[in-house]
Amino acid sequence: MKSGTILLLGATNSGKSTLINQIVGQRVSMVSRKKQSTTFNQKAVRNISEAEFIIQDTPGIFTAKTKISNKMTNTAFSGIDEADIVLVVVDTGVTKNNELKKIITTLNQNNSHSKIFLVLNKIDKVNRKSVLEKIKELGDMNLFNEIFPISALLGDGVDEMLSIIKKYLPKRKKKFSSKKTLLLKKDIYYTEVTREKIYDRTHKEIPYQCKVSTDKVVNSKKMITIHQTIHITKKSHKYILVGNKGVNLKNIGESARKEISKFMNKKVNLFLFVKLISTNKS
Ligand SMILES: Nc1nc2c(ncn2[C@@H]2O[C@H](COP(=O)(O)OP(=O)(O)OP(=O)(O)O)[C@@H](O)[C@H]2O)c(=O)[nH]1
Ligand SMILES: [Mg+2]
Repeated sequence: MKSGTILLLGATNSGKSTLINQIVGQRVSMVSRKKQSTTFNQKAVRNISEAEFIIQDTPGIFTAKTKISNKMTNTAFSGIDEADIVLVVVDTGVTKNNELKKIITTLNQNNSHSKIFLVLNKIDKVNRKSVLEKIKELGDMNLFNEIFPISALLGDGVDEMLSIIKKYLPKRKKKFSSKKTLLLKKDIYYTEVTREKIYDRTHKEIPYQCKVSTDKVVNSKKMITIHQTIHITKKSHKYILVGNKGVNLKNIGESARKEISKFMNKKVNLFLFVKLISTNKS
């Protein structure tokens, strides 16, 4: 039996969460066109014949020095210690590589034991020539033991990548039950699904400034009832979030409910409350 932890590191929007979802075959991590969507290190498991892949998604690495970016970058890098393999995920179509430099410097300073591989993601968006150029450019760094051109979105190259990674996994006993995919408390998962739907349906600073909490979950044989609060800091945000005649909030709740229901394979009742947590009237 083989088992190992695989850490996904990369700039924001490079496709790490799309990749973890593609690998485990379920939507365990939220994906968004917007930046900074993943905020904590999320783990999921995939078993493939006698091998256990423990995948860890992380927040995107930022070079901008704001408090929140620093915190998220530190969270991402904190996963290095327990990783057997680090997959550095790069958007092949992006030429600016500041985040990649930061990742490489940090890996050079902090990594003593993990194997480091490069994932050239989103190859469906670029031509073959650009992929080959990128392989050459980044391969010349001599840092990566393997380079995988893939499309996390379409799944191209992902199985081939896993079969090569498998060779590098240490011989170890399994850590988790084969039935398990999501290594996360259910409440956090419910919160994340709703947060993703808010990201989909609001703009500018709103998705970043509202927080979701899962306050109560009642699990019966036939149904899961979930009570959540969306905490906001500005009254004006409430109008946008709730929308005309409550339509926006209704859509957010409806789509979160459907996704949770599909994942849990059970009927779900979801109650969303919006709470203003500041008197700021802007
Ligand atoms: N065309 C294409 N789009 C992709 C691919 N992988 C991811 N995307 C898109 O890129 C955007 C960002 O994807 P995420 O998976 O949220 O990126 P991330 O690296 O997790 O981002 P953060 O959590 O902010 O660090 C989404 O709109 C995805 O649909 C791919 O292989 N091809
Ligand atoms: Mg992400």
